[in-house]
Amino acid sequence: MKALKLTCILIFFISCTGHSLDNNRSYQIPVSPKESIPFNTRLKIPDLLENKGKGKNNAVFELTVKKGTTEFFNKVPVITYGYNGSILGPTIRVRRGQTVTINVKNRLNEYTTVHWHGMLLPAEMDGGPHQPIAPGKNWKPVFKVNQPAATLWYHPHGLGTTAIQVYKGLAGMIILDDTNSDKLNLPKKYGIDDIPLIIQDKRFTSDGVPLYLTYMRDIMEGMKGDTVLVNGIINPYLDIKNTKYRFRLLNGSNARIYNFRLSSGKPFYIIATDCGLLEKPVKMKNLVMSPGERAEIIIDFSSYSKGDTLYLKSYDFRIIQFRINKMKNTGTSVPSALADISFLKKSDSIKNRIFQLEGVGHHVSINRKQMNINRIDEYMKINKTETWIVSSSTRGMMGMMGRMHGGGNMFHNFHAHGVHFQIIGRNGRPPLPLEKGWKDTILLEENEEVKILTKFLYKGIFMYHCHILEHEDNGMMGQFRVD
Ligand SMILES: [Cu+2]
Repeated sequence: MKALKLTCILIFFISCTGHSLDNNRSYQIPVSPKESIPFNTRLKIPDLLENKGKGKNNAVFELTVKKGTTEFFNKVPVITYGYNGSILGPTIRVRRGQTVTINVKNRLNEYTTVHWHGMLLPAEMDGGPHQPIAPGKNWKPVFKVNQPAATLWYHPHGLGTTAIQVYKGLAGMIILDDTNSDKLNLPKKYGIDDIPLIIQDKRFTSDGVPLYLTYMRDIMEGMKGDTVLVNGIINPYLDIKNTKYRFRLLNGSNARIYNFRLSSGKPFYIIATDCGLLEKPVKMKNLVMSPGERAEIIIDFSSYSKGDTLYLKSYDFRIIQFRINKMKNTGTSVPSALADISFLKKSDSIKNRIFQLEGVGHHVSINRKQMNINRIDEYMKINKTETWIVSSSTRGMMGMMGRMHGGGNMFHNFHAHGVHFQIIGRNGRPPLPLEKGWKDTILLEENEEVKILTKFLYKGIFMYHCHILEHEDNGMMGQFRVD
């Protein structure tokens, strides 16, 4: 048994270190443990990372990237990566106006980077492919937070190694507060009624070992597992009171799109998207999120009774079980006004710029080019506003091949570093209420075209890319320089 476990660990490690497809591993029979594992593990809440800074305008954090072991199920220890622990990372909480210093130590035996996804900062602090941290070395980014309250995240962003390092466990949440979010009557007790949910998927063998890139489809569409994990836990539950809760949703998956809804069919309120609060809550019965996107939602449990259970679902997946076990119905209104958003003006736009996303598998491209770190693709001017026309096309051979390999919902998404943007149109229609907040990542379904306005606030070289991580690693990325 011991030998078998060791073999399994090695299989995971081998399958994770190569990018080549090996369809001959017939002994790696994937199973879906999702239905056989009961919802009896309590949701783990990532620790809040201790701020060692002096004075309220300084925040100093210690983050060590390291290897550890995690038991996903069947008590099989598996090698995983984590920040300050064996998998995922602590939540970093910062405030607008703070100067943030993060002492990052890479204690892996390989290069990594730490990218602050959604944070506006100078390019050399971004943690993209230009800031690699060698094994055993440290990196100390310092930046001032100057953007509205939001839910952001951090994850590796090495050239060609992002997907595998995220799949192995590297991801963590960032919560950004400001004076506006302080005063709103919203749930804000971290881990009590303000709950981080990092949602990811994996594929496992029957022995509980994660598999990576085992099918042609994984290469074409990106790695999608059949088992969803929340904060690293399969089928977790959360004890709650029948009042309102805030959930900070992060789609930290490599490639899976979720369509979240409640098993009761009741609506919830979306209060924030990627880069901050919406102007007002949007009442919805479902919410679609592509990889890299975040949202904050309020679920009002006041109409449920003690002993009721319900689930957050996505399609057929039950993701987390909510157990109502205490009565505390204290009136659960959601503020009707959340934030003032200063919208960019179309009349200030000095240029239309086109980003055309195409292809599947190894043939992915943006504007018919693949990532080259020695080439700058686009040049921008500081403090200027531009209109970007981002489109996703699956015309031609590659689209057809994608569909032949089980596609049919071929999609990409688009994320840019160093900027936030506002959607001004999708397929010729105006943005939906849900699309009106600041964004840094947008979903593009097949043959969609999204128009966005953006403004460059920081100088340097930044990335734009598809956030389906296997697409990104296969070259679906470009660089822009702001001068
Ligand atoms: Cu893509």
